[in-house]
Amino acid sequence: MNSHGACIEVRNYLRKSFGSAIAQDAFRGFTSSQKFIPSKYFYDAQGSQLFDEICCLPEYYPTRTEMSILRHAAPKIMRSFPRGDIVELGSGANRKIRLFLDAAGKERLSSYRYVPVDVSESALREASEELKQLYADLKVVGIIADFTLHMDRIPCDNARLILFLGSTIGNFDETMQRDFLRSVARNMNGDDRFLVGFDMVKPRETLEAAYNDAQGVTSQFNKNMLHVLNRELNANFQLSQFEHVAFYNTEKERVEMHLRAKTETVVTIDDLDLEVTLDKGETIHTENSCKFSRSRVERMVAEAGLVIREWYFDPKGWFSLVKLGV
Ligand code: SAH
Ligand code: AVI
Repeated sequence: MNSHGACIEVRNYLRKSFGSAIAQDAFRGFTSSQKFIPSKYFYDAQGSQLFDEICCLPEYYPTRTEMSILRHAAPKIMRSFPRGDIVELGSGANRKIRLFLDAAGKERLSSYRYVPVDVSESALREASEELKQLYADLKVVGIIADFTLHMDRIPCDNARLILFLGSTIGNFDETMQRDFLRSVARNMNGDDRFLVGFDMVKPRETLEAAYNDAQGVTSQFNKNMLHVLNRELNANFQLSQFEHVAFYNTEKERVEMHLRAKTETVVTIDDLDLEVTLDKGETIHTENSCKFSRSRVERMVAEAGLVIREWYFDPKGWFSLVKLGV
């Protein structure tokens, strides 16, 4: 129950599997020649909080740009979706859903059920509580799950508007992007709609500034990964031994984030029975953030069997939202 006495249903599909998933992923990542850890592990309570701060930074243009597009697009999107489930994949702080709910109008709220899906239990619970306080008539069913593994757990008994915003799709590699779009397409009925946010290719300076902010919040967000590994796997990473690195890889059209060892460093990961040596300057690759061109999006969605119904851009063409159907 929240403080207004309204019930929020939360279903947790991660409780049993999270520990073994991070152990397997970390073992694979730390025994590879380029060490890596999947970016989904950024989002513990602290990581989610730091991401929320990133969204308000002057250099981080994606959030405000996407929101400016949504302010124009949401009324039309909601008019063509009069009732059903609004499923949001990677819902985070639930900032953007408010634009859809406000566009629908108070009197229509009881026609919808909001289904936020996120790996971050704390973010999902806090954001759902907050939303319920603002929109008391809205039904909310929160799903704590990994959308790369648990798409079949997401309710599909009503018409659905599926939101995948913020260019979170860009945090997948190319194969995963295609496979993920295919898996959503396979799950969609004829009337379902899928709205995906894509961050577009733009000048390097703008991209690199967005991931190297002057206040160092992105650096804290990146280093928080080491806290997560220390806590979840009994590791002994020293945060002060690592520095944040983010750069645009022009050939691969993606911003890469890494953590670079300042000196040769030996780390023990007790739960994996693993000792990891990082040479001075060696990096752990923590995130890719792909940037898209129109042609790449068109090719990818067609390969997934999806059809573009609407395409929305901001005036500079920095970000786009694509409404897809099957
Ligand atoms: N959609 C919001 C938040 C983007 S941040 C926005 O546009 O601002 C990415 C969100 O996706 C985080 O809340 C993170 O916890 C969640 N996330 C990342 N990988 C995930 C996964 N594999 N399964 C479910 N949620 C995931
Ligand atoms: C969630 N995701 C789309 C963000 C991005 O821009 O790739 C995560 C992020 N990483 C650093 N800053 C923001």
